[in-house]
Amino acid sequence: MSGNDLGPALATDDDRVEPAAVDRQAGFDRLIAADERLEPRDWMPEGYRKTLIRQIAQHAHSEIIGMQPEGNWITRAPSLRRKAILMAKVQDEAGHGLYLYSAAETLGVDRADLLDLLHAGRQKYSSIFNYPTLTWADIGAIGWLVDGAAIVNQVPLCRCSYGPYARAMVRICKEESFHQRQGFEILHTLSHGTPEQHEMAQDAVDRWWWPSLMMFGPPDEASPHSAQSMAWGIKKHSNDELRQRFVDMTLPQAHVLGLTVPDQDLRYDEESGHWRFGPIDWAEFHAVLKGQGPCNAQRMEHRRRAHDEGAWVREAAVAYAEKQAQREASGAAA
Ligand code: FAQ
Repeated sequence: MSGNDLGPALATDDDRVEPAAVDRQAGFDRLIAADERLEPRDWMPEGYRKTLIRQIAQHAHSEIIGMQPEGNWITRAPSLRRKAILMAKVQDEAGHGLYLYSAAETLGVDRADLLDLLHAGRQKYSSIFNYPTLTWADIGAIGWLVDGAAIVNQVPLCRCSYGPYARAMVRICKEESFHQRQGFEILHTLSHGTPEQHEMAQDAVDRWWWPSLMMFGPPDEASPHSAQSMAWGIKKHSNDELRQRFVDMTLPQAHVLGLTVPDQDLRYDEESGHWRFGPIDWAEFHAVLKGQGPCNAQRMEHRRRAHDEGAWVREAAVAYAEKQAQREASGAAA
């Protein structure tokens, strides 16, 4: 597919003849219908481009804000081995943020602008990272439940219609699988340890269970973006489908852990083969989205401060890149 309608930030191909608008739309529709990938230089409707920027930016912001609740435990991890693993995991989240900002930049936006929007409260990040990590068991619960939910949500995104996002997700999902297992292993160790350790693991699961279900977004009938995103092949499944998939996958694992989830309505439906769960407190979800979660203010304050304190690193990187470019140019001229 040819053409470029993404503005001056992306290069144009002078050799190509801009097809008529109707042809461009038909070409785009054909690609989506054939479940093929769009690439940055392909023409795309403005709504598609904006939806991708919104989702990818929110996803990138979630990864970097998501470093905070776990980073909180690096100095207090119970052994050198646990500390090394946790540091590696938090570094992975930073890497995921970087792949995702890069994917967003292929759509003609600048990551500095996306960060400004986050800092101004004009772009979101996942609700889940507004809850506190009170004990070491929370690190296990984040790995098992939060990374577990992230995998269920993100594996289908590896097949999404936009190539750079799909490819970033392949690598991210591989790393998230490892994260999920390390969380499971922490909880397994605690759950089979002393009665106090078991209680700590259960308490963490009790606190993280419902917020993890909220990660999948509002119920389908209250999800304004789902229908269009699914028609465009960005989302492959609805929020409720993925939430159900997560519950079905996770409950047998809870059994192996020897832990329960805090839902009195939970029951296995033999006929459908699904676990049926109780009502989600959507008022809590909306309050968190409005900034009223237990840690929203703290997370944003920390993020803005880290950004300001890191200004010298960005300046140094730009100065270094400029110096390298100058050297290369003078080397080429010599
Ligand atoms: N939190 O119409 P929908 C991770 C917003 S990464 C906050 O259903 P959509 C890794 C939504 O943006 C976790 N806001 O929207 C990790 C929209 O607001 P807007 C992040 C939410 O986009 C692990 C409005 O509600 N993952 O965990 C949430 O079709 C451990 C209406 O919703 C991704 O971002 C929420 N939970 O579906 C890191 C995955 N849910 O923009 C560290 C990619 C909904 O109109 C440690 N994203 N909203 O103002 C997606 O799959 C989708 O964007 C959904 C939402 C499913 C999140």
